Amino acid sequence: MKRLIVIFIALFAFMIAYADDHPSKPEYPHLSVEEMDEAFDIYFNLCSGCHGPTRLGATGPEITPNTLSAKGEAFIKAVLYGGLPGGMPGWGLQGFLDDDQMELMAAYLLNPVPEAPILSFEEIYDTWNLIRPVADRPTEPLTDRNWENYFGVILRDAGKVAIIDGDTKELVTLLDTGYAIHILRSSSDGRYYQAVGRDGKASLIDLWTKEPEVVAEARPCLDARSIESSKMDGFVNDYIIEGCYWPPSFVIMDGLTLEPKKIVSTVTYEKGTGKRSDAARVAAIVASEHNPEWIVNIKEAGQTWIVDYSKMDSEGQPLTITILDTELFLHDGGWVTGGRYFIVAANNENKMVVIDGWDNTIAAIVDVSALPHPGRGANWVDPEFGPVWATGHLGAAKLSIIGADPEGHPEHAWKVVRELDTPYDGNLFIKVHENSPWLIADSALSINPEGPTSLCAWRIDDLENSRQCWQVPGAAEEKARMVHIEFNEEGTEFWVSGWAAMDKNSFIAIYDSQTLEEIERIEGDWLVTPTGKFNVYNTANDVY
Ligand code: DHE
Repeated sequence: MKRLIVIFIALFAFMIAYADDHPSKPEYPHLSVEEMDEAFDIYFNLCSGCHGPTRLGATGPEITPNTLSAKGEAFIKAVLYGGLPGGMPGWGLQGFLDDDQMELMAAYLLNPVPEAPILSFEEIYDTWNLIRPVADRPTEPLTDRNWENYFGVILRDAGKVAIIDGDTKELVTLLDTGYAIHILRSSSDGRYYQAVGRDGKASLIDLWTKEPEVVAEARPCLDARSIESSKMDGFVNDYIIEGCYWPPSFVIMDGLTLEPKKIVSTVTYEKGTGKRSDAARVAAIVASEHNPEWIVNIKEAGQTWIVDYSKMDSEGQPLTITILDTELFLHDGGWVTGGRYFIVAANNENKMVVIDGWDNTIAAIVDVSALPHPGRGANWVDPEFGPVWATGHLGAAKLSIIGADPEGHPEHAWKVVRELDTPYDGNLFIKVHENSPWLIADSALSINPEGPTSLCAWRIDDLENSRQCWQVPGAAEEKARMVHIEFNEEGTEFWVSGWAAMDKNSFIAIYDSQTLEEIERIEGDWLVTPTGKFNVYNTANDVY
Protein backbone atom coordinates (compact mmCIF):
# COMPACT_ATOMS: atom_id res chain seq x y z
CA MET A 1 0.00 0.00 0.00
CA LYS A 2 2.83 2.35 0.99
CA ARG A 3 4.46 1.60 -2.34
CA LEU A 4 1.24 2.37 -4.18
CA ILE A 5 0.92 5.74 -2.41
CA VAL A 6 4.52 6.61 -3.34
CA ILE A 7 3.84 5.67 -6.97
CA PHE A 8 0.65 7.71 -6.94
CA ILE A 9 2.40 10.77 -5.48
CA ALA A 10 5.23 10.38 -7.99
CA LEU A 11 2.71 10.11 -10.83
CA PHE A 12 0.81 13.15 -9.57
CA ALA A 13 4.02 15.16 -9.24
CA PHE A 14 5.02 14.12 -12.75
CA MET A 15 1.63 15.22 -14.11
CA ILE A 16 1.91 18.61 -12.43
CA ALA A 17 5.48 19.05 -13.64
CA TYR A 18 4.51 17.98 -17.14
CA ALA A 19 1.53 20.32 -17.11
CA ASP A 20 3.79 23.23 -16.09
CA ASP A 21 6.48 22.50 -18.63
CA HIS A 22 4.20 21.47 -21.43
CA PRO A 23 0.92 23.37 -21.09
CA SER A 24 -1.55 21.93 -23.54
CA LYS A 25 -1.19 24.40 -26.40
CA PRO A 26 -4.28 25.27 -28.41
CA GLU A 27 -3.89 24.38 -32.08
CA TYR A 28 -3.89 27.45 -34.31
CA PRO A 29 -4.18 27.12 -38.12
CA HIS A 30 -0.67 27.44 -39.52
CA LEU A 31 0.08 30.51 -41.64
CA SER A 32 3.41 31.46 -43.22
CA VAL A 33 4.94 34.87 -42.51
CA GLU A 34 3.81 36.10 -45.94
CA GLU A 35 0.26 34.87 -45.31
CA MET A 36 0.21 36.54 -41.90
CA ASP A 37 1.34 39.80 -43.54
CA GLU A 38 -1.30 39.58 -46.25
CA ALA A 39 -4.00 38.78 -43.70
CA PHE A 40 -2.83 41.63 -41.46
CA ASP A 41 -3.20 44.07 -44.39
CA ILE A 42 -6.69 42.79 -45.20
CA TYR A 43 -7.67 43.01 -41.53
CA PHE A 44 -6.35 46.55 -41.31
CA ASN A 45 -8.16 47.56 -44.49
CA LEU A 46 -11.56 45.98 -44.00
CA CYS A 47 -12.00 44.87 -40.40
CA SER A 48 -10.13 46.99 -37.86
CA GLY A 49 -12.44 49.99 -38.28
CA CYS A 50 -15.27 48.09 -36.57
CA HIS A 51 -13.56 45.27 -34.65
CA GLY A 52 -10.68 47.38 -33.36
CA PRO A 53 -6.93 47.16 -33.88
CA THR A 54 -6.63 44.56 -31.13
CA ARG A 55 -9.60 42.51 -32.43
CA LEU A 56 -11.15 42.85 -28.98
CA GLY A 57 -14.21 44.52 -30.46
CA ALA A 58 -15.48 48.07 -30.83
CA THR A 59 -18.62 48.75 -32.86
CA GLY A 60 -18.26 45.14 -34.06
CA PRO A 61 -17.78 42.20 -31.65
CA GLU A 62 -14.50 40.64 -30.43
CA ILE A 63 -13.05 38.37 -33.14
CA THR A 64 -10.25 36.41 -31.48
CA PRO A 65 -9.82 32.64 -30.95
CA ASN A 66 -11.57 33.27 -27.67
CA THR A 67 -14.87 34.04 -29.39
CA LEU A 68 -14.38 32.24 -32.70
CA SER A 69 -12.72 28.87 -31.97
CA ALA A 70 -15.97 27.16 -31.07
CA LYS A 71 -17.61 28.49 -34.24
CA GLY A 72 -14.88 27.27 -36.57
CA GLU A 73 -13.49 28.18 -39.96
CA ALA A 74 -16.57 27.31 -42.01
CA PHE A 75 -18.73 29.67 -39.96
CA ILE A 76 -16.20 32.51 -40.25
CA LYS A 77 -15.96 32.04 -44.01
CA ALA A 78 -19.75 32.11 -44.33
CA VAL A 79 -19.93 35.41 -42.41
CA LEU A 80 -17.07 36.87 -44.44
CA TYR A 81 -18.91 35.90 -47.58
CA GLY A 82 -22.45 36.97 -46.78
CA GLY A 83 -22.14 39.43 -43.89
CA LEU A 84 -24.55 39.67 -40.96
CA PRO A 85 -27.56 41.88 -40.27
CA GLY A 86 -26.62 44.96 -38.24
CA GLY A 87 -23.62 46.17 -40.18
CA MET A 88 -21.18 43.34 -41.06
CA PRO A 89 -20.69 43.68 -44.85
CA GLY A 90 -20.64 40.61 -47.10
CA TRP A 91 -17.05 41.03 -48.27
CA GLY A 92 -17.23 37.98 -50.54
CA LEU A 93 -20.67 38.74 -51.94
CA GLN A 94 -19.66 42.32 -52.71
CA GLY A 95 -16.47 41.29 -54.49
CA PHE A 96 -13.96 42.61 -51.93
CA LEU A 97 -12.54 39.18 -50.99
CA ASP A 98 -12.11 36.10 -53.15
CA ASP A 99 -12.33 32.49 -51.89
CA ASP A 100 -8.63 32.19 -51.08
CA GLN A 101 -8.66 35.46 -49.17
CA MET A 102 -11.71 34.40 -47.14
CA GLU A 103 -9.96 31.15 -46.29
CA LEU A 104 -6.86 33.05 -45.29
CA MET A 105 -8.85 35.44 -43.10
CA ALA A 106 -10.74 32.61 -41.41
CA ALA A 107 -7.40 31.03 -40.48
CA TYR A 108 -5.94 34.38 -39.44
CA LEU A 109 -8.85 35.16 -37.11
CA LEU A 110 -8.35 31.81 -35.38
CA ASN A 111 -4.76 32.80 -34.61
CA PRO A 112 -3.86 34.94 -31.60
CA VAL A 113 -3.77 38.70 -32.11
CA PRO A 114 -0.28 39.90 -33.08
CA GLU A 115 1.09 42.47 -30.68
CA ALA A 116 0.43 46.02 -31.87
CA PRO A 117 3.46 48.33 -31.76
CA ILE A 118 3.48 51.73 -30.01
CA LEU A 119 5.27 54.74 -31.52
CA SER A 120 7.79 56.81 -29.58
CA PHE A 121 8.04 60.55 -30.13
CA GLU A 122 11.47 60.02 -31.75
CA GLU A 123 10.03 57.48 -34.20
CA ILE A 124 7.28 59.91 -35.11
CA TYR A 125 9.77 62.74 -35.46
CA ASP A 126 11.86 60.63 -37.86
CA THR A 127 8.88 60.35 -40.22
CA TRP A 128 8.67 64.14 -40.58
CA ASN A 129 9.53 65.36 -44.07
CA LEU A 130 9.40 69.08 -44.81
CA ILE A 131 9.34 69.18 -48.61
CA ARG A 132 8.86 72.91 -49.17
CA PRO A 133 9.77 75.20 -46.26
CA VAL A 134 7.36 78.03 -45.52
CA ALA A 135 9.83 80.67 -46.78
CA ASP A 136 9.84 78.99 -50.22
CA ARG A 137 6.07 78.99 -50.56
CA PRO A 138 4.17 81.62 -52.56
CA THR A 139 2.66 84.62 -50.78
CA GLU A 140 -0.30 84.70 -53.17
CA PRO A 141 -1.96 82.09 -55.42
CA LEU A 142 0.25 81.41 -58.47
CA THR A 143 -2.49 79.70 -60.43
CA ASP A 144 -4.99 81.38 -62.76
CA ARG A 145 -7.54 78.73 -61.91
CA ASN A 146 -10.40 79.36 -59.48
CA TRP A 147 -8.66 77.37 -56.73
CA GLU A 148 -11.46 77.98 -54.24
CA ASN A 149 -13.66 75.79 -56.41
CA TYR A 150 -11.13 72.94 -56.55
CA PHE A 151 -12.37 69.52 -55.50
CA GLY A 152 -9.89 67.37 -53.61
CA VAL A 153 -10.99 63.81 -54.42
CA ILE A 154 -9.81 60.84 -52.37
CA LEU A 155 -8.58 57.98 -54.60
CA ARG A 156 -8.73 55.50 -51.76
CA ASP A 157 -6.90 52.45 -53.02
CA ALA A 158 -4.44 54.40 -55.16
CA GLY A 159 -3.26 56.27 -52.04
CA LYS A 160 -3.67 59.54 -53.95
CA VAL A 161 -5.63 62.76 -53.92
CA ALA A 162 -6.85 64.11 -57.27
CA ILE A 163 -7.21 67.87 -57.44
CA ILE A 164 -9.97 68.63 -59.95
CA ASP A 165 -10.86 72.11 -61.19
CA GLY A 166 -14.53 72.51 -60.29
CA ASP A 167 -15.04 75.11 -63.06
CA THR A 168 -13.49 73.19 -65.98
CA LYS A 169 -13.70 69.63 -64.56
CA GLU A 170 -10.06 69.13 -65.59
CA LEU A 171 -7.68 67.07 -63.53
CA VAL A 172 -5.21 69.63 -62.17
CA THR A 173 -2.85 67.16 -60.55
CA LEU A 174 -2.55 63.83 -58.75
CA LEU A 175 -0.75 63.79 -55.41
CA ASP A 176 0.70 60.85 -53.50
CA THR A 177 -0.62 60.59 -49.96
CA GLY A 178 -1.16 57.93 -47.30
CA TYR A 179 -2.35 54.39 -47.93
CA ALA A 180 -6.12 53.80 -48.05
CA ILE A 181 -6.46 57.54 -47.71
CA HIS A 182 -9.53 58.51 -45.72
CA ILE A 183 -10.40 62.23 -45.55
CA LEU A 184 -9.33 65.76 -46.40
CA ARG A 185 -9.91 68.82 -44.28
CA SER A 186 -9.29 72.46 -45.27
CA SER A 187 -7.57 75.22 -43.37
CA SER A 188 -10.04 77.99 -42.56
CA ASP A 189 -8.52 80.22 -45.29
CA GLY A 190 -8.89 77.32 -47.75
CA ARG A 191 -5.26 77.47 -48.88
CA TYR A 192 -4.19 74.11 -47.44
CA TYR A 193 -5.73 70.68 -47.49
CA GLN A 194 -4.71 68.29 -44.73
CA ALA A 195 -4.95 64.65 -45.85
CA VAL A 196 -4.90 61.59 -43.58
CA GLY A 197 -4.33 58.00 -44.68
CA ARG A 198 -5.45 54.91 -42.79
CA ASP A 199 -1.73 54.21 -42.38
CA GLY A 200 -1.57 57.38 -40.28
CA LYS A 201 0.34 59.43 -42.81
CA ALA A 202 -0.53 63.14 -42.80
CA SER A 203 0.09 65.23 -45.93
CA LEU A 204 -0.17 69.01 -46.13
CA ILE A 205 -1.21 70.18 -49.60
CA ASP A 206 -0.61 73.78 -50.70
CA LEU A 207 -3.11 75.01 -53.32
CA TRP A 208 -1.32 78.32 -53.97
CA THR A 209 1.64 76.83 -55.82
CA LYS A 210 1.35 76.81 -59.64
CA GLU A 211 0.06 73.28 -59.35
CA PRO A 212 -1.00 71.99 -55.93
CA GLU A 213 1.87 70.31 -54.09
CA VAL A 214 2.42 68.20 -51.00
CA VAL A 215 4.63 70.55 -48.96
CA ALA A 216 5.05 68.46 -45.80
CA GLU A 217 4.44 64.92 -44.54
CA ALA A 218 4.62 63.05 -41.25
CA ARG A 219 3.31 59.76 -39.88
CA PRO A 220 2.23 60.35 -36.29
CA CYS A 221 -0.06 57.29 -36.09
CA LEU A 222 -0.01 53.74 -37.43
CA ASP A 223 -3.73 53.83 -38.10
CA ALA A 224 -5.77 57.05 -38.28
CA ARG A 225 -9.05 58.58 -39.48
CA SER A 226 -9.09 62.26 -38.50
CA ILE A 227 -7.09 65.45 -38.96
CA GLU A 228 -7.87 69.13 -38.34
CA SER A 229 -6.11 72.49 -38.13
CA SER A 230 -6.39 75.33 -35.60
CA LYS A 231 -9.05 77.79 -36.76
CA MET A 232 -9.54 80.42 -34.06
CA ASP A 233 -8.55 83.99 -35.05
CA GLY A 234 -4.98 84.61 -33.97
CA PHE A 235 -4.16 80.88 -34.24
CA VAL A 236 -5.17 80.11 -37.85
CA ASN A 237 -2.86 77.40 -39.26
CA ASP A 238 -0.62 77.41 -36.16
CA TYR A 239 -1.27 73.74 -35.37
CA ILE A 240 -2.58 70.54 -36.89
CA ILE A 241 -3.95 67.67 -34.84
CA GLU A 242 -4.16 64.08 -36.06
CA GLY A 243 -6.33 61.57 -34.23
CA CYS A 244 -5.01 58.00 -34.12
CA TYR A 245 -6.95 54.74 -34.12
CA TRP A 246 -3.62 53.19 -33.16
CA PRO A 247 -1.66 53.84 -30.97
CA PRO A 248 -4.54 55.29 -28.91
CA SER A 249 -3.46 58.92 -28.97
CA PHE A 250 -3.50 62.19 -30.83
CA VAL A 251 -0.50 64.11 -32.01
CA ILE A 252 -0.20 67.87 -32.40
CA MET A 253 2.05 69.15 -35.18
CA ASP A 254 3.09 72.52 -36.48
CA GLY A 255 0.31 73.81 -38.74
CA LEU A 256 2.57 74.86 -41.62
CA THR A 257 5.33 72.27 -41.49
CA LEU A 258 3.84 69.22 -39.71
CA GLU A 259 6.80 69.15 -37.32
CA PRO A 260 5.57 66.89 -34.47
CA LYS A 261 5.14 68.75 -31.18
CA LYS A 262 3.22 66.64 -28.68
CA ILE A 263 1.78 63.14 -28.31
CA VAL A 264 -1.22 62.85 -26.00
CA SER A 265 -2.28 59.33 -25.02
CA THR A 266 -6.02 58.66 -25.08
CA VAL A 267 -5.80 55.63 -22.80
CA THR A 268 -8.37 56.77 -20.27
CA TYR A 269 -11.38 55.57 -18.31
CA GLU A 270 -14.55 54.34 -19.94
CA LYS A 271 -17.61 56.51 -19.46
CA GLY A 272 -20.01 54.91 -17.01
CA THR A 273 -17.91 52.01 -15.72
CA GLY A 274 -14.74 53.96 -14.94
CA LYS A 275 -12.72 50.99 -16.26
CA ARG A 276 -9.49 51.57 -18.14
CA SER A 277 -10.03 51.81 -21.88
CA ASP A 278 -6.74 50.61 -23.35
CA ALA A 279 -7.57 50.97 -27.03
CA ALA A 280 -9.56 54.20 -26.98
CA ARG A 281 -9.47 55.44 -30.57
CA VAL A 282 -9.82 59.01 -31.75
CA ALA A 283 -12.82 59.52 -34.02
CA ALA A 284 -14.08 62.88 -35.35
CA ILE A 285 -12.18 66.06 -34.57
CA VAL A 286 -13.49 69.56 -35.32
CA ALA A 287 -11.95 72.96 -34.68
CA SER A 288 -13.90 75.76 -33.06
CA GLU A 289 -13.64 79.26 -34.51
CA HIS A 290 -15.04 80.74 -31.29
CA ASN A 291 -12.55 79.24 -28.84
CA PRO A 292 -8.90 78.19 -29.38
CA GLU A 293 -10.01 74.57 -29.13
CA TRP A 294 -10.52 71.29 -30.89
CA ILE A 295 -13.39 68.99 -30.03
CA VAL A 296 -11.86 65.51 -29.99
CA ASN A 297 -14.09 62.43 -29.72
CA ILE A 298 -12.66 59.35 -28.03
CA LYS A 299 -14.65 56.43 -29.38
CA GLU A 300 -14.38 53.50 -26.96
CA ALA A 301 -14.08 55.72 -23.89
CA GLY A 302 -17.32 57.56 -24.64
CA GLN A 303 -15.63 60.87 -23.95
CA THR A 304 -15.40 64.16 -25.77
CA TRP A 305 -12.24 66.08 -25.00
CA ILE A 306 -12.08 69.81 -25.46
CA VAL A 307 -8.43 70.49 -26.19
CA ASP A 308 -7.28 74.10 -25.67
CA TYR A 309 -4.16 74.78 -27.75
CA SER A 310 -3.84 78.49 -26.91
CA LYS A 311 -0.89 78.07 -24.56
CA MET A 312 1.08 75.67 -26.72
CA ASP A 313 3.71 78.31 -27.39
CA SER A 314 3.83 79.70 -23.84
CA GLU A 315 6.37 78.61 -21.27
CA GLY A 316 5.97 74.91 -20.49
CA GLN A 317 3.63 74.54 -23.49
CA PRO A 318 0.63 73.45 -21.42
CA LEU A 319 -2.37 71.86 -23.10
CA THR A 320 -5.60 72.24 -21.18
CA ILE A 321 -8.06 69.40 -21.70
CA THR A 322 -11.65 69.31 -20.47
CA ILE A 323 -13.15 65.83 -20.47
CA LEU A 324 -16.89 65.43 -21.01
CA ASP A 325 -18.37 61.98 -20.44
CA THR A 326 -20.70 61.76 -23.42
CA GLU A 327 -21.69 58.39 -24.99
CA LEU A 328 -19.83 55.24 -26.05
CA PHE A 329 -18.82 54.67 -29.68
CA LEU A 330 -18.54 58.25 -30.85
CA HIS A 331 -17.91 58.35 -34.58
CA ASP A 332 -18.58 61.23 -36.99
CA GLY A 333 -20.38 64.56 -36.81
CA GLY A 334 -20.54 68.19 -37.85
CA TRP A 335 -21.32 71.74 -36.82
CA VAL A 336 -24.75 73.24 -36.67
CA THR A 337 -24.66 76.43 -38.79
CA GLY A 338 -23.29 79.22 -36.63
CA GLY A 339 -20.45 77.17 -35.19
CA ARG A 340 -21.72 76.89 -31.62
CA TYR A 341 -23.15 73.38 -31.47
CA PHE A 342 -21.33 70.30 -32.69
CA ILE A 343 -23.37 67.10 -33.11
CA VAL A 344 -21.63 63.72 -33.04
CA ALA A 345 -23.04 60.22 -33.52
CA ALA A 346 -22.66 57.63 -30.77
CA ASN A 347 -23.44 55.09 -33.45
CA ASN A 348 -23.79 51.84 -31.53
CA GLU A 349 -25.91 53.62 -28.93
CA ASN A 350 -28.29 55.07 -31.57
CA LYS A 351 -27.80 58.53 -30.11
CA MET A 352 -26.60 61.94 -31.21
CA VAL A 353 -24.65 63.97 -28.68
CA VAL A 354 -24.94 67.76 -28.95
CA ILE A 355 -21.90 69.58 -27.61
CA ASP A 356 -22.11 73.29 -26.83
CA GLY A 357 -18.72 74.32 -28.20
CA TRP A 358 -18.88 77.78 -26.65
CA ASP A 359 -19.65 76.69 -23.08
CA ASN A 360 -17.98 73.26 -23.36
CA THR A 361 -21.01 71.40 -22.04
CA ILE A 362 -23.36 68.69 -23.28
CA ALA A 363 -26.37 70.56 -24.62
CA ALA A 364 -28.46 67.43 -25.27
CA ILE A 365 -28.45 63.77 -26.17
CA VAL A 366 -30.98 62.84 -28.83
CA ASP A 367 -32.30 59.31 -29.52
CA VAL A 368 -32.35 58.39 -33.20
CA SER A 369 -32.65 55.16 -35.22
CA ALA A 370 -30.14 52.35 -35.68
CA LEU A 371 -26.51 53.25 -36.37
CA PRO A 372 -26.65 56.96 -37.17
CA HIS A 373 -23.95 58.01 -39.65
CA PRO A 374 -24.13 61.73 -40.37
CA GLY A 375 -20.78 62.40 -42.05
CA ARG A 376 -20.83 66.07 -41.11
CA GLY A 377 -24.64 66.09 -41.34
CA ALA A 378 -26.72 68.70 -43.18
CA ASN A 379 -28.11 72.09 -42.11
CA TRP A 380 -31.10 73.94 -43.53
CA VAL A 381 -34.03 76.10 -42.46
CA ASP A 382 -37.11 73.90 -42.31
CA PRO A 383 -40.34 75.68 -43.36
CA GLU A 384 -42.08 74.52 -40.17
CA PHE A 385 -39.35 73.96 -37.57
CA GLY A 386 -36.74 76.60 -38.37
CA PRO A 387 -33.01 75.75 -38.45
CA VAL A 388 -32.46 71.98 -38.37
CA TRP A 389 -29.57 69.54 -38.67
CA ALA A 390 -29.98 66.03 -40.07
CA THR A 391 -28.40 62.59 -40.03
CA GLY A 392 -28.93 59.40 -41.98
CA HIS A 393 -28.49 55.86 -40.63
CA LEU A 394 -26.53 52.81 -41.60
CA GLY A 395 -28.91 50.45 -39.87
CA ALA A 396 -32.32 51.99 -40.64
CA ALA A 397 -34.03 53.26 -43.76
CA LYS A 398 -34.62 56.69 -42.21
CA LEU A 399 -33.24 60.21 -42.03
CA SER A 400 -33.70 62.02 -38.72
CA ILE A 401 -34.17 65.79 -38.78
CA ILE A 402 -33.32 67.46 -35.49
CA GLY A 403 -34.38 70.97 -34.37
CA ALA A 404 -31.14 72.94 -33.99
CA ASP A 405 -32.03 76.47 -32.95
CA PRO A 406 -32.37 76.60 -29.14
CA GLU A 407 -32.38 80.40 -29.16
CA GLY A 408 -34.98 81.02 -31.92
CA HIS A 409 -37.06 77.82 -31.74
CA PRO A 410 -36.55 76.42 -28.22
CA GLU A 411 -39.67 74.24 -28.45
CA HIS A 412 -38.08 72.14 -31.22
CA ALA A 413 -34.47 72.28 -30.09
CA TRP A 414 -32.68 68.92 -29.94
CA LYS A 415 -35.84 66.97 -30.77
CA VAL A 416 -36.35 64.76 -33.81
CA VAL A 417 -38.89 66.96 -35.60
CA ARG A 418 -39.18 64.83 -38.73
CA GLU A 419 -38.25 61.33 -39.82
CA LEU A 420 -38.02 60.73 -43.55
CA ASP A 421 -38.37 57.19 -44.89
CA THR A 422 -35.83 56.10 -47.45
CA PRO A 423 -36.15 53.00 -49.64
CA TYR A 424 -32.76 51.72 -48.47
CA ASP A 425 -30.71 51.40 -45.30
CA GLY A 426 -26.92 51.81 -45.48
CA ASN A 427 -26.82 55.59 -45.79
CA LEU A 428 -23.35 57.05 -45.29
CA PHE A 429 -23.65 60.68 -46.31
CA ILE A 430 -26.23 63.43 -46.90
CA LYS A 431 -25.65 66.95 -48.19
CA VAL A 432 -27.42 70.28 -48.86
CA HIS A 433 -26.43 73.73 -50.18
CA GLU A 434 -28.38 76.95 -49.74
CA ASN A 435 -28.54 77.43 -53.54
CA SER A 436 -30.13 74.04 -54.17
CA PRO A 437 -33.71 73.09 -53.21
CA TRP A 438 -32.70 69.46 -52.61
CA LEU A 439 -31.45 67.28 -49.78
CA ILE A 440 -29.39 64.46 -51.32
CA ALA A 441 -28.56 61.07 -49.73
CA ASP A 442 -26.58 58.01 -50.76
CA SER A 443 -27.18 54.44 -49.57
CA ALA A 444 -23.67 53.19 -50.26
CA LEU A 445 -23.71 50.36 -47.71
CA SER A 446 -27.27 49.17 -48.17
CA ILE A 447 -27.90 45.44 -47.99
CA ASN A 448 -30.58 45.88 -50.64
CA PRO A 449 -28.79 45.12 -53.93
CA GLU A 450 -30.20 48.29 -55.53
CA GLY A 451 -29.23 50.58 -52.64
CA PRO A 452 -25.52 51.16 -53.29
CA THR A 453 -26.10 52.18 -56.91
CA SER A 454 -28.98 54.56 -56.11
CA LEU A 455 -29.34 58.14 -54.92
CA CYS A 456 -32.35 59.85 -53.34
CA ALA A 457 -33.41 63.49 -53.09
CA TRP A 458 -36.11 65.39 -51.15
CA ARG A 459 -37.26 68.97 -51.74
CA ILE A 460 -36.52 70.92 -48.60
CA ASP A 461 -39.75 72.93 -48.91
CA ASP A 462 -41.86 69.75 -49.19
CA LEU A 463 -39.89 67.01 -47.46
CA GLU A 464 -42.79 64.66 -46.83
CA ASN A 465 -44.08 64.46 -50.42
CA SER A 466 -41.19 65.02 -52.76
CA ARG A 467 -38.88 62.01 -52.53
CA GLN A 468 -37.21 60.99 -55.79
CA CYS A 469 -34.80 58.06 -56.04
CA TRP A 470 -32.95 56.85 -59.09
CA GLN A 471 -30.53 54.16 -60.18
CA VAL A 472 -27.32 55.69 -61.51
CA PRO A 473 -26.79 54.38 -65.07
CA GLY A 474 -23.78 52.08 -65.37
CA ALA A 475 -23.18 51.87 -61.62
CA ALA A 476 -24.63 48.36 -61.25
CA GLU A 477 -22.61 47.04 -64.22
CA GLU A 478 -19.37 48.37 -62.75
CA LYS A 479 -20.40 47.38 -59.18
CA ALA A 480 -19.81 51.02 -58.27
CA ARG A 481 -21.25 52.28 -54.99
CA MET A 482 -22.51 55.84 -55.25
CA VAL A 483 -20.95 57.52 -52.23
CA HIS A 484 -20.43 60.95 -50.70
CA ILE A 485 -22.11 64.02 -52.12
CA GLU A 486 -20.38 67.39 -52.48
CA PHE A 487 -21.66 70.66 -54.00
CA ASN A 488 -19.53 73.09 -55.97
CA GLU A 489 -18.85 76.51 -54.47
CA GLU A 490 -21.90 78.13 -56.08
CA GLY A 491 -24.18 75.24 -55.24
CA THR A 492 -25.22 74.85 -58.90
CA GLU A 493 -24.03 71.22 -59.12
CA PHE A 494 -23.38 68.30 -56.86
CA TRP A 495 -20.82 65.56 -57.41
CA VAL A 496 -21.13 61.91 -56.33
CA SER A 497 -18.39 59.27 -56.49
CA GLY A 498 -18.99 55.97 -58.29
CA TRP A 499 -16.68 53.87 -56.10
CA ALA A 500 -15.83 50.63 -57.93
CA ALA A 501 -13.12 48.02 -57.37
CA MET A 502 -9.49 48.83 -58.23
CA ASP A 503 -9.71 47.08 -61.60
CA LYS A 504 -13.11 48.45 -62.65
CA ASN A 505 -14.11 51.82 -64.10
CA SER A 506 -14.82 54.32 -61.38
CA PHE A 507 -16.35 57.69 -62.14
CA ILE A 508 -17.72 60.89 -60.62
CA ALA A 509 -21.26 61.78 -61.65
CA ILE A 510 -22.10 65.51 -61.71
CA TYR A 511 -25.72 66.61 -61.31
CA ASP A 512 -27.58 69.85 -61.89
CA SER A 513 -28.55 71.00 -58.40
CA GLN A 514 -31.97 72.29 -59.56
CA THR A 515 -33.17 69.59 -61.97
CA LEU A 516 -31.28 66.55 -60.59
CA GLU A 517 -30.21 65.70 -64.17
CA GLU A 518 -26.77 64.19 -64.65
CA ILE A 519 -24.88 66.83 -66.63
CA GLU A 520 -21.37 65.41 -66.82
CA ARG A 521 -19.30 62.41 -65.81
CA ILE A 522 -15.63 62.55 -64.92
CA GLU A 523 -13.79 59.41 -66.00
CA GLY A 524 -10.21 58.41 -66.69
CA ASP A 525 -7.68 55.66 -66.06
CA TRP A 526 -6.39 57.70 -63.11
CA LEU A 527 -9.83 57.74 -61.45
CA VAL A 528 -9.44 54.73 -59.15
CA THR A 529 -11.74 54.10 -56.15
CA PRO A 530 -12.94 57.69 -55.56
CA THR A 531 -14.66 58.13 -52.18
CA GLY A 532 -14.82 61.50 -50.34
CA LYS A 533 -14.69 64.78 -52.26
CA PHE A 534 -14.00 68.10 -50.64
CA ASN A 535 -14.73 71.40 -52.35
CA VAL A 536 -12.27 73.99 -51.03
CA TYR A 537 -14.78 76.76 -50.33
CA ASN A 538 -17.42 74.49 -48.84
CA THR A 539 -14.98 72.57 -46.67
CA ALA A 540 -13.23 75.69 -45.39
CA ASN A 541 -16.55 77.37 -44.62
CA ASP A 542 -18.44 74.38 -43.21
CA VAL A 543 -21.06 74.46 -45.96
CA TYR A 544 -23.10 71.28 -45.47
FE1 DHE B 1 -14.90 57.03 -42.65
C1 DHE B 1 -15.37 60.37 -41.93
C2 DHE B 1 -14.08 56.44 -39.41
C3 DHE B 1 -15.12 53.67 -43.25
C4 DHE B 1 -15.26 57.64 -45.96
N1 DHE B 1 -14.84 58.18 -40.97
C5 DHE B 1 -15.05 59.55 -40.89
C6 DHE B 1 -14.79 59.97 -39.53
C7 DHE B 1 -14.42 58.86 -38.83
C8 DHE B 1 -14.45 57.74 -39.72
C9 DHE B 1 -14.04 58.79 -37.36
C10 DHE B 1 -14.90 61.39 -39.01
C11 DHE B 1 -13.59 62.13 -39.24
C12 DHE B 1 -13.62 63.58 -38.79
O1 DHE B 1 -14.60 64.28 -39.05
O2 DHE B 1 -12.67 64.02 -38.15
N2 DHE B 1 -14.67 55.34 -41.53
C13 DHE B 1 -14.32 55.33 -40.23
C14 DHE B 1 -14.22 53.96 -39.76
O3 DHE B 1 -13.83 53.59 -38.62
C15 DHE B 1 -14.77 53.09 -40.80
C16 DHE B 1 -16.19 52.67 -40.39
C17 DHE B 1 -14.06 51.78 -41.04
C18 DHE B 1 -12.59 51.91 -41.36
O4 DHE B 1 -11.88 50.92 -41.24
O5 DHE B 1 -12.12 52.96 -41.74
C19 DHE B 1 -14.83 54.07 -41.97
N3 DHE B 1 -15.13 55.86 -44.30
C20 DHE B 1 -15.20 54.53 -44.33
C21 DHE B 1 -15.40 54.01 -45.66
O6 DHE B 1 -15.47 52.80 -46.00
C22 DHE B 1 -15.51 55.18 -46.55
C23 DHE B 1 -16.92 55.24 -47.15
C24 DHE B 1 -14.54 55.16 -47.71
C25 DHE B 1 -13.15 54.90 -47.25
O7 DHE B 1 -12.45 55.82 -46.91
O8 DHE B 1 -12.79 53.72 -47.18
C26 DHE B 1 -15.28 56.32 -45.58
N4 DHE B 1 -15.27 58.69 -43.73
C27 DHE B 1 -15.30 58.72 -45.09
C28 DHE B 1 -15.44 60.10 -45.53
C29 DHE B 1 -15.51 60.89 -44.37
C30 DHE B 1 -15.38 59.98 -43.26
C31 DHE B 1 -15.55 60.56 -46.98
C32 DHE B 1 -15.66 62.40 -44.29
C33 DHE B 1 -17.05 62.81 -44.64
C34 DHE B 1 -17.21 64.31 -44.67
O9 DHE B 1 -17.98 64.79 -45.53
O10 DHE B 1 -16.63 64.99 -43.85
